[in-house]
Amino acid sequence: MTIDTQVKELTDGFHLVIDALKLNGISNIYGLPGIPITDLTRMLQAEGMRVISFRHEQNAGNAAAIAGFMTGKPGICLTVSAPGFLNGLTALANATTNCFPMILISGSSEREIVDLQQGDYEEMDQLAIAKPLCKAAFRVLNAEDIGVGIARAIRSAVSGRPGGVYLDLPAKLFGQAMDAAAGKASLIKVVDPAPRQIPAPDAVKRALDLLKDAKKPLILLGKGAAYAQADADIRALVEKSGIPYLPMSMAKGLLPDTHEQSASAARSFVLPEADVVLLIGARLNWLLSQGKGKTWGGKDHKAWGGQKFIQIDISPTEADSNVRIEAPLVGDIGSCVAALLAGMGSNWAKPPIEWTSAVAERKNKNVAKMAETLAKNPTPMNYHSSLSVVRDIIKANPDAMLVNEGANALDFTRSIVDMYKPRKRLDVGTWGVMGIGMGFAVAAAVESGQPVIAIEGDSAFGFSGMEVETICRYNLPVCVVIMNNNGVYRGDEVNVTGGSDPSPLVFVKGARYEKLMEAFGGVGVLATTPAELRHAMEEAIKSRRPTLINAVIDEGAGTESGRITSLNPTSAAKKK
Ligand code: OXT
Ligand code: ADP
Ligand code: MG
Repeated sequence: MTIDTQVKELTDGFHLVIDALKLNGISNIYGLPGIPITDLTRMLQAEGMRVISFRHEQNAGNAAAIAGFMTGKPGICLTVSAPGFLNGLTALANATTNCFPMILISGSSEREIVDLQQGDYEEMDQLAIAKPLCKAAFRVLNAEDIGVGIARAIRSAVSGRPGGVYLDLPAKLFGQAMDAAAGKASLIKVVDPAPRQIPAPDAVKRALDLLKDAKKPLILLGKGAAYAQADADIRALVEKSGIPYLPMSMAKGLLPDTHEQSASAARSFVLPEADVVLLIGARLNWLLSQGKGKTWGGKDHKAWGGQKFIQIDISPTEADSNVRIEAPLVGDIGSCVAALLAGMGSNWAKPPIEWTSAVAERKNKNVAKMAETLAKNPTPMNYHSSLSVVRDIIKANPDAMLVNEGANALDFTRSIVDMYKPRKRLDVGTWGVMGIGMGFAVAAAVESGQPVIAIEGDSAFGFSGMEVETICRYNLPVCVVIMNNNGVYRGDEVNVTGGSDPSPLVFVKGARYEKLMEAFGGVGVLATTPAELRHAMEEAIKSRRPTLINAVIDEGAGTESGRITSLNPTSAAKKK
């Protein structure tokens, strides 16, 4: 009788998850530990991955989502079951809405108990809940399927239209042991996770024919164009065509905002005037008034303005979602733009001079008007005088990342602060969601290694403010500037009833937000003048120390909802 004395080397679910992620080039994990993933966070770190541990899962999720936007690789968020999972879900839904690739990996309770609803610790059918809020959702029950599960999650997040993916890993999976060699063999390194999608030649020709005949063409660059990382070709297309272009918020900097063809400062002129509009990675959603109505020169709020649209998008169903798309160009932006460039040949005629000079005239007028406003130095500071400082700081530090949220704090920053490089401006995106601030700032610092400037409304900051501790703990070069006007939109509202409660829109007056940063060892500064703000920002950039500047501004300077007052039901009703 022979006894097999050879001891087989084993692996387990924990290590297979880690190995699968590493095999696919993932090196940063954003999350929050607890049952059943505490050991996983320790082991991830022990295996050389960077684990950034947050104070609330929503911020970890936002960090993962924006890491996905910045890098084109799925950002990973790791949460505990039920409540932790739910906290991460808003970020997952927001990522999907914005077409950011991320994977929310959540530990979950025992399937057998959850399915019989027997009251397990943090019991919840997480897969079912996640499904409608993301692009794809998977659960892995057996250790030998971890490789496939992670491969499917990665492909789903980044191929086609990017988005959020949910991966459910029940507690029992982590401890499952299997033969190490078989485990290794079960892992998959995803080949070509976001395959190029080449546009059809007849669709390219149709688009070029339309563009060629245009008298007043316009290019609209969206955050899809920024995400595509086809920067050189996009710039070549804009410059070769000579067509004025308008960047959507997160496409600012794809070409420098100071580019002579930028029509940002003539937005309300070019949209209604244009006859042919080339959309590159931008949806005709609310941010573009659904492609119709008065913004586009329509006679009422629903009427088509007469523009003909060419739309480049990776999603074939995006075309005609709001108005007719004459020339849909379906494919990845890199391939589509390259095909357009090739098709333009060497004799492409620039747009009529009447059009480009009319745009330039309107733009120069607005730029001059803006310069005049920015030069003023009122007391107290207002959005313009403080953001004029931020504008100078970004100009001097074009590699710095800019995170931005709020209402007035968002809208004024977008129009005042020029961006010079692609994917540097990160903001509230398609949902106009508050709470992205500190999560985005952490990931921006971790993924880029560059200084980060976060321009935050005081309300906006409150949604993720506790993460200043995370910023200090990881010693990240983040400078948070709170545009402190004591409230949501304004700080001067009163309770109309005369009662003792404050208005729902205001906060404690004169709040000392800078002390929050000091509490964790960072630098806190109270700035009441542009000179103080400038000095503090310059110091923050130079020292790379976590800094929070409480920029006190006129509490009456803002307007309801910033630039989107008209979307409030009372204003919208008046408009109709
Ligand atoms: O052409 P015209 O003349 O029109 O002028 C335009 C440009 O030509 C010109 N411009 C320039 N001039 C000169 N030089 C240059 N370089 C230049 N560039 C531009 O400037 C104007 C404006 O240009 P812009 O911005 O391009 O054009 P416009 O018309 O504004 O564009 C339209 C839009 C729709 C594309 C644009 O407005 C846009 O992108 N808007 C995004 C708006 C948005 O998403 N807002 C955030 C949501 S608001 C609200 O929802 C808030 N909440 C509720 C809430 C939310 N959101 N989330 C959650 C989870 N809970 C609750 C809350 C609680 S905001 C908020 C907090 C607010 O308070 P804070 O304290 O945080 O903030 P404060 O308001 O500061 O107090
Ligand atoms: P914005 O808010 O800046 O207008 P949107 O989020 O509305 O931008 O639109 C982005 C669009 O870009 C989406 O419709 C998405 O399908 C598309 N997109 C994202 N990545 C790519 C890509 N690599 N190639 C083609 N289209 C893309
Ligand atoms: Mg405010």
